[in-house]
Amino acid sequence: MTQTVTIALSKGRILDETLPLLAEAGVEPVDDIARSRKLVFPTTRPDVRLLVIRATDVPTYVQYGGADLGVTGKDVLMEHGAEGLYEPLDLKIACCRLMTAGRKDEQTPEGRVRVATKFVNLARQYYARQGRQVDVIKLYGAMELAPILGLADEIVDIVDTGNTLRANGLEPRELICHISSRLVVNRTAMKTKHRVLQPIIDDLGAAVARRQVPA
Ligand code: PRT
Ligand code: MG
Repeated sequence: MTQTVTIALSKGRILDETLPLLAEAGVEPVDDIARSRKLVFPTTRPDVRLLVIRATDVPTYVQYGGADLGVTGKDVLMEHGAEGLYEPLDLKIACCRLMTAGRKDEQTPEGRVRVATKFVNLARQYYARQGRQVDVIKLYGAMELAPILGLADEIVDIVDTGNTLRANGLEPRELICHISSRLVVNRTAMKTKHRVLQPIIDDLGAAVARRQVPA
């Protein structure tokens, strides 16, 4: 009996870097994902289909078995928690850093810090590890505005080039961790669909390894 495999992909910037890796693993969408409004895509393999959803929803779909495999940022995975998920592979794409940031040329205040972020769990954990008291304010985007408008002393956000911080009068402060995108697998599917999942995981791993070899 053929077992079907559902792979949940993050739309946005991770998608562009995921599709070439999947292609090397023999999985290519039949339609042009970027131009389509569909959410489920058949592939060149009749037993494999792709979902294209928000990065933050990927761990949830995979955890509850809506998808067998998923690709999303380590930031999203850490914020969500690892329950029900295996994380067998660092895809080494969409690399960036999770950092604290604040208004340029200003010190972090002594005592209680007000922190705006969409990563509320990670922010609480990080400031607790530093032994600092924190009030966390949840935002869903444009975190950079919060220190400028006096909503917060610091933000916890993703930084790549640092241009977004600079353009908004902010500067990076502390590195919380390095981030890249990861392959996650539903724990139950890893057992029940092992025969079909393991070759896909191995092929993706080989595709990642080939990229690490300098040309
Ligand atoms: O739309 P949604 O709210 O879901 O998320 P999004 O638009 O912030 O991100 P999306 O879907 O495009 O990609 C999300 C994932 O990409 C993150 O979870 C990270 O794992 C990864 N990633 C890699 C990044 C970046 N690089 C990145 N630079 N995610 C976001 N950014 C944003 C950052 O939030 C900030 O606004 O880019 C800005 C910083 O970039 P620099 O180059 O100006 O420093
Ligand atoms: Mg986006």
